[in-house]
Amino acid sequence: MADRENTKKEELVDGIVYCDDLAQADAEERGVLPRPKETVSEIDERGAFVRQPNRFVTPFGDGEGELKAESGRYHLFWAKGCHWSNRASITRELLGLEDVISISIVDRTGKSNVYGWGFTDQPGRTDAATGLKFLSEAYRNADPDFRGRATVPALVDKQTLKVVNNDYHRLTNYLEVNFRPFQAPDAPDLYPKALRTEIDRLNDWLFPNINNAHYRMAFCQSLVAYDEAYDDFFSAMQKLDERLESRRFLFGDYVTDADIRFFVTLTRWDSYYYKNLGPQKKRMTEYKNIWAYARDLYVIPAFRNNTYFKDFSKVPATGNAFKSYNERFAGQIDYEGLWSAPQDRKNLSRDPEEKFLRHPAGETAQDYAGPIAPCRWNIPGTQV
Ligand SMILES: N[C@@H](CCC(=O)N[C@@H](CS)C(=O)NCC(=O)O)C(=O)O
Repeated sequence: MADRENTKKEELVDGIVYCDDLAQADAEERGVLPRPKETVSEIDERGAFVRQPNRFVTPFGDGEGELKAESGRYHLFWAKGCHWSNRASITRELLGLEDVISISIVDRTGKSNVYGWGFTDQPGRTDAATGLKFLSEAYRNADPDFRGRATVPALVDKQTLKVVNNDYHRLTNYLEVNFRPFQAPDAPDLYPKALRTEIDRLNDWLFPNINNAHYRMAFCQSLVAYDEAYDDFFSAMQKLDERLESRRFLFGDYVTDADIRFFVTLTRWDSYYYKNLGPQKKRMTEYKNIWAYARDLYVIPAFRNNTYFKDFSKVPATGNAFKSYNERFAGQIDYEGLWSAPQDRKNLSRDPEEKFLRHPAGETAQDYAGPIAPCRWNIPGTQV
């Protein structure tokens, strides 16, 4: 029975059928190839995860060859579980760009997501807004030779159905600056000119130490690389908790672009990421300032509306993309060494060389005998 369960090619979740055979038929229809596995193609010789570069990084601007900010021209693809793209969906709503940039939320394809992002939860497994069945079609439209993973966020030109930008490092900045003419009249300033250098500096530090630290831990194939990412993350969390002791947000009184980047990782840490990461030093909620700060952001509608706790927290521990910590590392962990490392507990004892009480010499079994009372938990009615 267990074997039959494992080899089933479909799964029913909330009334949606995730079927590998259907995904394969769709892929054949659209000429789409399986997605490359990051745990194979994005691992360096030390076993560390080294992320593929963003393929489409043409900036927005008025210069030659730059992308023109326009209302109604672009479509944003994002995924509920993906914090890189969640940044863009939160920023879009904070700035009141809902009528300027349309969106679709991508879904996995089939049970095993062999073909990457698609639209299984939409009728006919086809995106109503664009007619795509796979996000990779828009990547291929833009670059027929692209062989990497088709990732979100992806900003697509609706006229050509080509991805024009998937640069999550800068996408929110373009929405903040280049799309300024299209923002709501009361849109907040998330990227104040006077602070841009400092915001960029902090964002560039958040990337490896906070945002990508999860992926560094989740995809790496060696304990050395895992431990590096782990140390980076928890030391950064400590620093950020201290920073937030005296500041309401990362740059003081007002929410900036940097807060959005930190928030999207925080929402996923205790609820989702920990499942693939093994034992953690501390839960996010144990950082007093960070935890209160995260909630302060969460109650802002654009943050709350774009945060799908239920969806990402129910992704199975060993989901389609991730392998659990134990699966990756059990063979590399020196349990024997760990558990045999010296400790100095014997200094606490008045009999330091002896761990057991010995029976006095000459004691007989008879001497030792005596009544043994029933265990209280065996008494009917006391079971817990
Ligand atoms: N744009 C970046 C990062 C964005 C990214 O990794 N997005 C993930 C979700 S968090 C994704 O879309 N993955 C799709 C896939 O691997 O098939 C990249 O190309 O590596």
